[in-house]
Amino acid sequence: MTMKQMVCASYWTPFWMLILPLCYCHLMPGDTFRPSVVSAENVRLDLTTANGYQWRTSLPNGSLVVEGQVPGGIYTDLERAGVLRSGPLLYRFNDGNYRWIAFNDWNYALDFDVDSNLVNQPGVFLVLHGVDTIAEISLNRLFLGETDNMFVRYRFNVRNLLKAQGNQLRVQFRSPVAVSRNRYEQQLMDYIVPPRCVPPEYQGECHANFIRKMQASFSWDWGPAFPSMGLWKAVSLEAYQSITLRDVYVETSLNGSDWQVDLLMHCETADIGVSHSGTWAIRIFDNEDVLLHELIDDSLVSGDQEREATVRFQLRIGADQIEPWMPNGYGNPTLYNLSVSYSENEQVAIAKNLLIGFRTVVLVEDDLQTGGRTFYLQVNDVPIFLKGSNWIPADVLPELVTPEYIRDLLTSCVDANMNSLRVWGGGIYELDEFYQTADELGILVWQDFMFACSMYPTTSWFLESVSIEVVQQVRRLQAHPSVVLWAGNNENEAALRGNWYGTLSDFNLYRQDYIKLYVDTIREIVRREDPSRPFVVSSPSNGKLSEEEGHIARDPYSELYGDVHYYNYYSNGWNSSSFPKPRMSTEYGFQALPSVHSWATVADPSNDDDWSFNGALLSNRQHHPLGNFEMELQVSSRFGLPKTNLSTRRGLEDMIYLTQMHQAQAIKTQTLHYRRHKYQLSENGAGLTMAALYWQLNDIWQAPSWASIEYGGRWKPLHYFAVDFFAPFLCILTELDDGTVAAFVHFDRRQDLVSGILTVSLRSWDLLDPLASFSSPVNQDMLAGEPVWIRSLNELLNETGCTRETCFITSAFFDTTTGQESIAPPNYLFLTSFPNVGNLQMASVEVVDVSKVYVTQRSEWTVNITLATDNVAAFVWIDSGTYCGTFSTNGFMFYDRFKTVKFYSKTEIVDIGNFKNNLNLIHLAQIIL
Ligand code: BMA
Repeated sequence: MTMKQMVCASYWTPFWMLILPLCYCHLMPGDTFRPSVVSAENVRLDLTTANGYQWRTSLPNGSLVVEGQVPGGIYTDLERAGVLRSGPLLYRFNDGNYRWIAFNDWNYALDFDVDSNLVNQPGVFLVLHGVDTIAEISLNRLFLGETDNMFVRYRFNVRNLLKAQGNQLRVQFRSPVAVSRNRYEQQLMDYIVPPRCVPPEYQGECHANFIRKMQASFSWDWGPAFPSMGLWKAVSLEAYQSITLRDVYVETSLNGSDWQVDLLMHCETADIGVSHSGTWAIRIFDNEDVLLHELIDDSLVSGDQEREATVRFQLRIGADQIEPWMPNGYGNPTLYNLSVSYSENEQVAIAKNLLIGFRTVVLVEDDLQTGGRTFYLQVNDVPIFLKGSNWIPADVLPELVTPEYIRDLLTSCVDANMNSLRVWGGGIYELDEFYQTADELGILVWQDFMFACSMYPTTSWFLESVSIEVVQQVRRLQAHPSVVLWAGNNENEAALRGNWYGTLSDFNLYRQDYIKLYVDTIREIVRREDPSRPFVVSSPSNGKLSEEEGHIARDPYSELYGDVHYYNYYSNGWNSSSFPKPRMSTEYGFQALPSVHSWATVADPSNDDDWSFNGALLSNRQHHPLGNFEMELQVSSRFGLPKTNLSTRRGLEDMIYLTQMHQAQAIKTQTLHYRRHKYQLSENGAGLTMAALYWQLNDIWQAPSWASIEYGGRWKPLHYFAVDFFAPFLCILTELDDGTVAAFVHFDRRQDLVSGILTVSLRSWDLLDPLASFSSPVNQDMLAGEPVWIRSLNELLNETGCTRETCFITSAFFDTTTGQESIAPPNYLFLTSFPNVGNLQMASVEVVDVSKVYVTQRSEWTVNITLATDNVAAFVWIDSGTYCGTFSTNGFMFYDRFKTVKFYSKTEIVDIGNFKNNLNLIHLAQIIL
């Protein structure tokens, strides 16, 4: 099954369809409109495959010529053409088999005609919105220029070059692998810019840091090397009489009883140094009313030498008319339409429509008397605990990412009660649809610049390229309310301080380079282009303290300052005392294997070795050094290894189940630890944690990884666990250092706190009924961070005749206001690891009933599945086989006799009997007993 087939979302409406009626000047991707008459209205003509333009891709010597696709890339072009003999790109060992592709240069060519009116406009430009990466561009045999940055839009003046008939556009790509190696070798004459290469386990290419391209396309510890080449975004002709509008800067701030809206129109002009005068019309409206309509006459736009111009406006709108934009869980992510148009001689030349949100954002770093500083984001004056994950590119080949897939992944975040994502610095500045969907769903975006886990050159060509990249990307993304923070890089401050790449002997040299790139270049530009948001130089960092300590903090992992990334694959991930108590935790994780379903898309069904935990295919896909060993170690410590032979298919299936459950339980433990420490201040001043962003949300291919959602969109147990551990109101059970066991009710906001009865029960592994239960009232004036129930564990065990090895603790919450089980998910606490549990019994868990209902509001089928058990069953996993959808809960502890689980189907369920037969249930005792 391909990725597209696995995503069965059908409810998606493309964002641009919603705005199309207002957006009459700019053709959107996928449109097939070709202009016949060019008026004063600006024209953008996309020379894309979807518009019927036929590109050719070839090896420079002409020995291979295939159809090319734009937007697209060389790997998918070759695959589509059927010239890749070993099958699909991600099948088995094809990442290695197809390595030759990136070692070659490739040419893209288009022959085309255009309307003669377009050719005669005063301004005619060829705009390449995304070129991956090193290429020479020529039109009609005349060299236009070179491209060297995947994240830059290139614009060439073709006013006197473009003809109505017989145009020849040529894009000659050079191997990114060869270019990077040459640049690295060139640099070596001066000094080394490490790393020398990625670890051998990555099976990747070296020196991604020498090319402004998706760093992970050269491989990563969760991804293959597919260093693509191609036109990954649209190529267009833009023709206009005077000016065009590229980006709109939007800043909203509260000023007395008004929202002040600062707008900056980033324009491009047809000619150099000519001023144009026209009328701007600005409207802000919601579905019902126009809230603001301003006309600004005789506004002058003067292009500079670069043909760029800016026009600034300041508007005000009564705060009582506006509902502020708030992240998921804190209110509504309300968006308003902002429409901007520019006319000359009463003819509209430009019109642009954006969805904007009214919000302020501040990064609060206040001195604390107990030591250190706070570190949290405040949106519209409300401190926000960031709940979420880290986003990596949705595919190793950007052309395979669809808006539907982005929406599917982001909807899965909201379904799991997340409010934040960090766009990690080794991928790409995401597609517009990503930020539009985040705006709409209320997901806060922590946006890294694309620098990760490397030192970088600071030669003038490099810094110039980065400068253009940063200007363009900040302008493109700035108007999105979801974007709340810029970060200069991923882990490079920590790498320098920790000497990850052997830079210690020349520390000052590398520190100077670091400052040149992230502080003097990137930070300077961001401060100029977007003063509306906080900027941190690195993630993790100590925030202001990093700056005070010369940008490389003495301890970038300090619990008292900034954010931390924390990984420890050798400690007990189910024990809270293993974890730090930082101000923000922006990365932490454990690996797990992908599901059988994902694996089946890449493994040969008849090859036994492909289906072995010790097989060559799994080891080929494990890029994290010692990754499989660490998973095995964690599984054997927490569960015990399965009884099956790991080199058989059954053994692999058991390891899939165990690694996935281990991962889910470990990330749950760590996340609840961070959430609880929002309200805790330790003796050493640590705590007051305000973020839990686990590593990582999504996958780039089918492989062992940290992801909670597999390549294609399938939820691992971790993602089901996230629904509960990110619930806005829940009970946290934990053992404290003083030998007590405590229950906390935890809430994001006081409004989330529900009055009711919390029941904590002590249960034996071999009994369905609890041995003892304790009920405590919970009411509205409860103090945050205070335990609702606390007991000495030893006393509790003695009273009930339990031991750590025979019993576990559970919690349930009853909502007295509604008289129902509340939205707080049930919870549990283990007192030991499973190899020590002496009395776990084999349980018979069965489906006793299934019934389907059509839920009109969600336009989907829901199936109620009733389960019964005759014994305590741990980590019960329901697999829906070929049916695509999600469950209301999964991977749960089953200690009530009956339980109803809902299945939200993404496709119509015609035959409920067939659905039932497809269900497969597994629980722990079946594997370890
Ligand atoms: C962090 C990330 C990634 C990496 C992950 C897992 O360091 O920033 O670079 O994939 O850990 O190792």
